[in-house]
Amino acid sequence: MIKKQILSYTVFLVSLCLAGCFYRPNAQRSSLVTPTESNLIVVGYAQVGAESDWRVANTQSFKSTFTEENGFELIFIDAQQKPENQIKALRNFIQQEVDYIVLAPIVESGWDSVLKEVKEAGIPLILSDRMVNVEDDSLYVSWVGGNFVKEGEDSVEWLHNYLKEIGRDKEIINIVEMQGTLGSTAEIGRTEGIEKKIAEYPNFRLLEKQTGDFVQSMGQEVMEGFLKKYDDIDVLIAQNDNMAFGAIDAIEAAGLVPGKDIIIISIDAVKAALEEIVAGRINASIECNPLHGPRVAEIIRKLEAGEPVEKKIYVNEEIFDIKNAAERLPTREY
Ligand code: GZL
Repeated sequence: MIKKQILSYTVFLVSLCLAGCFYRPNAQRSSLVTPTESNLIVVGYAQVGAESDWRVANTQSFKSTFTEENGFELIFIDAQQKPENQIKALRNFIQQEVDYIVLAPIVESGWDSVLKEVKEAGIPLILSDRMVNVEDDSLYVSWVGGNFVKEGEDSVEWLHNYLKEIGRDKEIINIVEMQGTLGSTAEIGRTEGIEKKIAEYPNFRLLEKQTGDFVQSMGQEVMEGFLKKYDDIDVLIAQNDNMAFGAIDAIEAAGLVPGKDIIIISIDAVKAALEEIVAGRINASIECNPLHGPRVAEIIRKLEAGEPVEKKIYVNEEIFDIKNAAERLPTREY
């Protein structure tokens, strides 16, 4: 009896394929897509939240790439910076039998079991922006993001060169650091890069570091605390632009001039940060390119075609200060 069933099912599969149905081996899906149904590639995307200008631009990059005219159906979930919401979203994507899952993991830890469920469901997982800390890296196909350690290093290198230009490179320089979401790849990498480079300059003193969770209001609060505690802060290094924007409000409320009394270096280089650089309130911003949509779509195109994909794809990044911010503003995509 079983044999007859297998034979008739095989005949059914072959006839469907001959009738021009589309079966995507890479999606290892149980169901077939017939011409009457949508031929769209269904992508489930679990985004961090909407905590910063960078994140909004990152989301927009995906929504403008994963459109029906480009052959996709995007199921977008905003996890509101709660990892448990992302885990729930991934389990729902499995139930919905999506073709691919894209995850921007809020923090690196806690992913092993749900990513094993995704793999067992035969759904390829692509990581965008941040990394997961898992024993088995076959749980994800590829990762697209910024080089966070280098972004941290570049922020301190830029400071050293700037101090040389203004003749202050021999002074004792007191630095406060504002970290992003603790345990996120961006925070881990930037903290490592910043502190490794600070240690290379004997005249640099890191007074204190605190997290502002990549959020503007927290940036203002943390800077208010720093200003109450220290009366000799020379530099703020903020791990994203929005925390720097909040810090600027605190610095001005304390009667100080941001960009002059306190040198401000941030990371992301979103449009609003370039405007603050031109206004002289931020001295430099290290770019972290958020436009991951097209890169992730290219990974999916390769997987659909059965082509190999790289495990790690870094996005290109620059450094912006008073010398180049104004000229780049008119064409800035984010
Ligand atoms: C960096 C990204 C960070 C940005 C912040 O790739 O994870 O999260 O620097 C965002 O602006 O909130």
